[in-house]
Amino acid sequence: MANPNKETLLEWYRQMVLIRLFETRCDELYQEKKITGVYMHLYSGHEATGVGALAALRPDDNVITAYRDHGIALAKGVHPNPIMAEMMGRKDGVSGGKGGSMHIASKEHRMWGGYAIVGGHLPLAAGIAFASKYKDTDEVTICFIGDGASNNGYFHEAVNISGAWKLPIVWIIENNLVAMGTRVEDSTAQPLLHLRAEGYGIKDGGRIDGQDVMAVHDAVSDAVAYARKNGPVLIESLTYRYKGHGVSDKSYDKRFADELEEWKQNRDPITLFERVLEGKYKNIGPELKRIHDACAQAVDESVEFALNSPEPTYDDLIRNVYVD
Ligand SMILES: Cc1ncc(C[n+]2csc(CCOP(=O)(O)OP(=O)(O)O)c2C)c(N)n1
Repeated sequence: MANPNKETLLEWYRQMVLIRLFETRCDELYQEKKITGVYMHLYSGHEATGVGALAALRPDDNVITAYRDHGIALAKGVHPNPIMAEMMGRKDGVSGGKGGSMHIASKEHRMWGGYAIVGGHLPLAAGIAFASKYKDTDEVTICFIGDGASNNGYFHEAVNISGAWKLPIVWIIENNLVAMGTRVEDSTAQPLLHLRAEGYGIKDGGRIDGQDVMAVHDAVSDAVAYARKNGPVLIESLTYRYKGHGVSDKSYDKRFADELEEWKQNRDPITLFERVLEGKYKNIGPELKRIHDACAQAVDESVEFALNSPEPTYDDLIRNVYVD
């Protein structure tokens, strides 16, 4: 079991708080119509899974996820400024303002997106892991998967080939219990999703508490070490999302009100981690507050940066488009 030092634990805390504040601000900016579009999927509630998992990677390792991607990009070290600019469709955004919320990517950080098609990124993840193996590197890829996406055919194709070719990949199912509005037990014959590993002949990394950043880090560190040498691992991380599926989902808060309240009160990943830190280090409160304030300032700065960034020109918009 890893024994991270104080500096490392505070860095995880910083990342989790930054994600929460960034997402909360995005929600407000959407209401103010400064972020536009039909879609925006927030990561609030999942922070410990993203942060704990990515802390197990080296900078040259890869990550890919679906549309709930802002938090993953922040955890992989992408600066909040170009992420916020992308949210607002501005030229200085990570994708030049052409991708928006669902397409946050950074080649430099080996954060490969941000995909809108449910499960569509899984074959890409297998391809990235195949490239690492083919080029004889020892890089690992983490691929985050929704519980709903795990019922998609892409899941079968990609996880199967990863097993057959022993690709260096850790598949992490973020089981937040609901896909849009459909509960796992209503759509899935075997609701213990990690057990699927057996069917593909790959290592079962088990079901972990996705609200406990230390537990996530421990489990994913073991999985990454295994994947680097031997091949794929499948982990199921049990978590919960605080907001509707996306901004256009208006009924989630009401439909799942009791459950939502229960997770917020008793299973919030940031509050749980604060308790751990307070138990471990005497009088850590002021230090946590300083971190919180610095994150709030970083989010303010990202909004300022985005608002000051120009919109893409016509030439920008047609650049990188295949057909003139
Ligand atoms: C192939 C495809 N089918 C349907 C949709 C519409 N859709 C978007 S997200 C989603 C639910 C996915 O849920 P899950 O994988 O559990 O991820 P979560 O949103 O809970 O993070 C659906 C059905 C889509 N984008 N792509």
